[in-house]
Amino acid sequence: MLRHLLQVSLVSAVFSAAVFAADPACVKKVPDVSTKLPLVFCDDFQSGSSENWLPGDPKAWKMTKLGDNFAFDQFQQSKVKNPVRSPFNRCLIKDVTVSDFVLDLKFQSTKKDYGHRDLCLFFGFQDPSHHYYVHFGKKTDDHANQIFIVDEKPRTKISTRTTEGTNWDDEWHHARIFREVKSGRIEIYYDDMKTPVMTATDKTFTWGQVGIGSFDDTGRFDNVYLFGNPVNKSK
Ligand SMILES: [Ca+2]
Repeated sequence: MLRHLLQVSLVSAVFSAAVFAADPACVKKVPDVSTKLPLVFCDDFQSGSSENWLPGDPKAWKMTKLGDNFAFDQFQQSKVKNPVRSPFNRCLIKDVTVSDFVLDLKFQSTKKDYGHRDLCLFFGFQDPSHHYYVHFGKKTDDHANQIFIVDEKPRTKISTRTTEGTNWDDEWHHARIFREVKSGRIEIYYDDMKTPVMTATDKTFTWGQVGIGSFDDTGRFDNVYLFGNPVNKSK
């Protein structure tokens, strides 16, 4: 099935044609995320294919069918060597680089409950030594349930606000990231889309790829929607 559609939009006309990497089915059920940014990518995995994704270790990821629903499943640990201390399980959206963006998705932790039970979302990803991520951790400390920057040294907390922890259970949850490059604003939402659970302000990385995963746990992902300003960067 042809899953990459070409769409010329007014915003992206300067690039002649922006890649609108999307499953046609997911375009019909776009969530209202209150943004003027164009939809640049979506995937509900109902094709059963992960061809739009770039996992650090393909053996750690698979399609899982739950009833009639397909989800993308990071079911075991990735065997990767990170240059500095940072999450091990990472899977990026392929061929899409953005500056400002809103990412909206559903995720489910499949790890047995413990203090650092986590899932992570990645953004501003330029390479394994240069990116941001948000760690949704069960219990907050300086290395858990925070927004982090990875900038040629072990991850460093940049969140200026967080909660006591992410209340993981075995259910699906809703997450959203809001990123505005000019102001440096980063807002993280979890289930309640009105009040952010974590915030940060940082202007180090003004563009990058976006991704899903966990530090060292397991989880499933579905209904991924990325709205954003696409940028042409080759790394
Ligand atoms: Ca699905």
